[in-house]
Amino acid sequence: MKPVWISPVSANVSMPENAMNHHTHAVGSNQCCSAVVQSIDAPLDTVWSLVRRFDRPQAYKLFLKSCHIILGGGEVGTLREVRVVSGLPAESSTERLEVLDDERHVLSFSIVGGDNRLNNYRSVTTLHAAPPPNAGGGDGVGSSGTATVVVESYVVDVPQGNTKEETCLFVDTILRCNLRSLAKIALNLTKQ
Ligand code: A8S
Repeated sequence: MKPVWISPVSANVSMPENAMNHHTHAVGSNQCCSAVVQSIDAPLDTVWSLVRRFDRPQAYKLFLKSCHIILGGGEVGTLREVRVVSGLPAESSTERLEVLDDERHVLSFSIVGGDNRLNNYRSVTTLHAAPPPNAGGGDGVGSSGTATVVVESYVVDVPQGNTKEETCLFVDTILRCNLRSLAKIALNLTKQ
Protein backbone atom coordinates (compact mmCIF):
# COMPACT_ATOMS: atom_id res chain seq x y z
CA MET A 1 0.00 0.00 0.00
CA LYS A 2 1.07 3.54 -0.75
CA PRO A 3 2.17 5.64 2.24
CA VAL A 4 0.02 8.61 3.26
CA TRP A 5 1.41 11.94 4.43
CA ILE A 6 0.60 12.75 8.04
CA SER A 7 1.36 15.81 10.20
CA PRO A 8 0.77 14.62 13.76
CA VAL A 9 1.27 18.02 15.42
CA SER A 10 -2.00 19.64 16.47
CA ALA A 11 -2.84 23.04 15.00
CA ASN A 12 -2.82 24.88 18.33
CA VAL A 13 0.91 24.33 18.89
CA SER A 14 2.71 27.64 18.68
CA MET A 15 5.24 27.26 15.89
CA PRO A 16 5.80 28.87 12.49
CA GLU A 17 3.67 27.38 9.76
CA ASN A 18 6.65 26.32 7.62
CA ALA A 19 8.03 24.29 10.53
CA MET A 20 5.10 21.93 10.02
CA ASN A 21 6.89 20.63 6.90
CA HIS A 22 9.55 19.02 9.09
CA HIS A 23 6.82 17.15 10.95
CA THR A 24 5.02 15.78 7.91
CA HIS A 25 5.86 12.09 7.51
CA ALA A 26 5.19 9.44 4.88
CA VAL A 27 3.42 6.77 6.91
CA GLY A 28 2.95 3.23 5.59
CA SER A 29 -0.06 1.07 6.42
CA ASN A 30 1.94 -0.91 9.01
CA GLN A 31 3.45 2.18 10.62
CA CYS A 32 2.39 4.66 13.26
CA CYS A 33 3.17 8.32 13.63
CA SER A 34 2.76 10.74 16.51
CA ALA A 35 4.24 13.83 18.15
CA VAL A 36 5.03 15.17 21.60
CA VAL A 37 5.25 18.86 22.49
CA GLN A 38 7.01 20.37 25.51
CA SER A 39 7.24 23.99 26.65
CA ILE A 40 10.44 24.88 28.44
CA ASP A 41 11.00 28.03 30.49
CA ALA A 42 14.54 28.50 29.16
CA PRO A 43 15.94 30.34 26.13
CA LEU A 44 16.09 28.52 22.83
CA ASP A 45 19.92 28.63 22.70
CA THR A 46 20.17 26.84 26.03
CA VAL A 47 17.77 24.10 24.95
CA TRP A 48 19.41 23.79 21.54
CA SER A 49 22.87 23.39 23.12
CA LEU A 50 21.58 20.17 24.72
CA VAL A 51 19.51 18.85 21.81
CA ARG A 52 22.13 19.43 19.08
CA ARG A 53 24.73 17.14 20.73
CA PHE A 54 24.17 13.97 18.71
CA ASP A 55 27.17 12.48 20.52
CA ARG A 56 25.66 13.07 24.00
CA PRO A 57 21.95 12.11 24.05
CA GLN A 58 22.39 10.64 27.55
CA ALA A 59 22.77 14.21 28.85
CA TYR A 60 18.98 14.32 29.05
CA LYS A 61 17.62 10.96 27.82
CA LEU A 62 17.38 9.11 31.11
CA PHE A 63 16.83 5.63 29.61
CA LEU A 64 20.27 5.71 27.99
CA LYS A 65 23.32 4.55 29.88
CA SER A 66 25.96 5.17 27.22
CA CYS A 67 26.58 6.52 23.74
CA HIS A 68 29.52 5.90 21.42
CA ILE A 69 30.13 7.44 18.04
CA ILE A 70 30.90 4.62 15.63
CA LEU A 71 31.28 6.68 12.44
CA GLY A 72 31.63 10.36 11.58
CA GLY A 73 32.21 13.54 13.52
CA GLY A 74 28.82 15.12 14.11
CA GLU A 75 27.88 15.81 10.48
CA VAL A 76 24.87 14.27 8.70
CA GLY A 77 25.51 10.53 8.35
CA THR A 78 27.23 10.24 11.74
CA LEU A 79 26.38 6.94 13.46
CA ARG A 80 26.08 6.43 17.21
CA GLU A 81 25.40 3.36 19.29
CA VAL A 82 23.40 3.88 22.45
CA ARG A 83 22.89 1.32 25.22
CA VAL A 84 19.74 1.43 27.30
CA VAL A 85 19.15 0.82 31.00
CA SER A 86 17.74 -2.57 32.00
CA GLY A 87 14.02 -3.23 32.18
CA LEU A 88 13.21 -2.13 28.63
CA PRO A 89 12.46 -4.41 25.66
CA ALA A 90 15.81 -3.41 24.10
CA GLU A 91 19.56 -3.44 24.72
CA SER A 92 20.95 -1.05 22.17
CA SER A 93 20.21 1.11 19.17
CA THR A 94 22.34 2.21 16.23
CA GLU A 95 21.25 5.68 15.10
CA ARG A 96 22.08 7.86 12.10
CA LEU A 97 22.05 11.65 12.13
CA GLU A 98 19.75 12.72 9.28
CA VAL A 99 19.41 16.49 9.77
CA LEU A 100 21.31 18.99 11.95
CA ASP A 101 20.31 22.57 11.16
CA ASP A 102 21.77 25.10 13.60
CA GLU A 103 19.89 27.98 12.00
CA ARG A 104 16.41 26.51 11.97
CA HIS A 105 17.02 24.37 15.07
CA VAL A 106 16.09 21.05 13.52
CA LEU A 107 17.56 17.66 14.42
CA SER A 108 16.49 14.39 12.89
CA PHE A 109 17.81 10.88 13.39
CA SER A 110 16.81 7.39 12.36
CA ILE A 111 17.30 3.98 13.93
CA VAL A 112 19.30 1.79 11.56
CA GLY A 113 20.09 -1.23 13.76
CA GLY A 114 20.73 -2.60 17.22
CA ASP A 115 18.87 -4.88 19.57
CA ASN A 116 15.46 -3.18 19.77
CA ARG A 117 11.95 -3.45 18.30
CA LEU A 118 11.73 -0.05 16.60
CA ASN A 119 12.25 -0.75 12.90
CA ASN A 120 12.33 2.15 10.43
CA TYR A 121 12.07 4.68 13.26
CA ARG A 122 12.72 8.25 12.25
CA SER A 123 12.18 11.30 14.43
CA VAL A 124 12.37 15.03 13.88
CA THR A 125 12.86 17.57 16.67
CA THR A 126 12.34 21.30 16.16
CA LEU A 127 12.73 24.19 18.60
CA HIS A 128 10.72 27.41 18.51
CA ALA A 129 11.06 30.55 20.58
CA ALA A 130 7.86 31.23 22.51
CA PRO A 131 6.61 33.81 24.98
CA PRO A 132 7.47 32.81 28.58
CA PRO A 133 4.65 31.01 30.44
CA ASN A 134 4.34 33.96 32.83
CA ALA A 135 4.05 36.55 30.05
CA GLY A 136 1.26 39.02 30.51
CA GLY A 137 0.74 38.70 34.25
CA GLY A 138 4.27 38.68 35.61
CA ASP A 139 7.44 40.62 35.13
CA GLY A 140 9.42 37.85 33.45
CA VAL A 141 11.54 37.22 36.55
CA GLY A 142 12.84 33.67 36.60
CA SER A 143 13.45 33.45 32.89
CA SER A 144 15.67 35.50 30.65
CA GLY A 145 12.68 36.69 28.75
CA THR A 146 12.12 33.82 26.36
CA ALA A 147 10.79 30.32 26.49
CA THR A 148 11.10 27.45 24.05
CA VAL A 149 8.62 25.06 22.53
CA VAL A 150 10.07 21.69 21.54
CA VAL A 151 8.17 19.59 19.01
CA GLU A 152 9.26 15.99 18.38
CA SER A 153 7.44 13.81 15.88
CA TYR A 154 8.24 10.34 14.58
CA VAL A 155 7.21 7.49 12.37
CA VAL A 156 7.96 3.80 13.08
CA ASP A 157 6.93 0.30 12.01
CA VAL A 158 4.37 -1.42 14.23
CA PRO A 159 6.21 -4.48 15.60
CA GLN A 160 4.70 -7.91 15.03
CA GLY A 161 2.26 -8.73 17.82
CA ASN A 162 1.56 -5.10 18.70
CA THR A 163 -1.10 -2.60 17.68
CA LYS A 164 -0.55 0.93 16.40
CA GLU A 165 -1.96 2.28 19.66
CA GLU A 166 0.44 0.24 21.79
CA THR A 167 3.41 1.26 19.68
CA CYS A 168 2.60 4.98 19.79
CA LEU A 169 1.90 4.81 23.53
CA PHE A 170 5.30 3.18 24.10
CA VAL A 171 7.23 5.71 22.00
CA ASP A 172 5.21 8.74 23.19
CA THR A 173 5.98 7.75 26.79
CA ILE A 174 9.73 7.61 26.12
CA LEU A 175 9.66 10.95 24.28
CA ARG A 176 7.58 12.61 26.99
CA CYS A 177 10.10 11.47 29.64
CA ASN A 178 12.99 12.69 27.50
CA LEU A 179 11.46 16.12 26.91
CA ARG A 180 10.49 16.57 30.57
CA SER A 181 14.05 15.75 31.56
CA LEU A 182 15.31 18.18 28.89
CA ALA A 183 13.06 20.90 30.37
CA LYS A 184 14.40 20.32 33.87
CA ILE A 185 18.05 20.34 32.81
CA ALA A 186 17.69 23.42 30.57
CA LEU A 187 15.91 25.30 33.36
CA ASN A 188 18.69 24.41 35.80
CA LEU A 189 21.30 25.71 33.34
CA THR A 190 19.56 29.10 33.29
CA LYS A 191 19.81 29.28 37.09
CA GLN A 192 23.58 28.84 37.25
C1 A8S B 1 14.93 8.58 21.48
C2 A8S B 1 13.68 7.86 21.22
C3 A8S B 1 13.37 6.56 21.45
C4 A8S B 1 14.30 5.63 22.02
C5 A8S B 1 14.09 4.35 22.29
C6 A8S B 1 12.00 6.09 21.08
C7 A8S B 1 15.07 3.39 22.88
O1 A8S B 1 16.33 4.04 23.07
C8 A8S B 1 14.54 2.98 24.20
C9 A8S B 1 13.81 1.78 24.33
C10 A8S B 1 13.53 0.94 23.23
O2 A8S B 1 12.86 -0.09 23.35
C11 A8S B 1 14.04 1.30 21.91
O3 A8S B 1 14.97 9.78 21.14
C12 A8S B 1 15.29 2.17 21.94
O4 A8S B 1 15.90 8.06 22.02
C13 A8S B 1 14.75 3.85 25.39
C14 A8S B 1 16.48 1.34 22.43
C15 A8S B 1 15.57 2.63 20.53
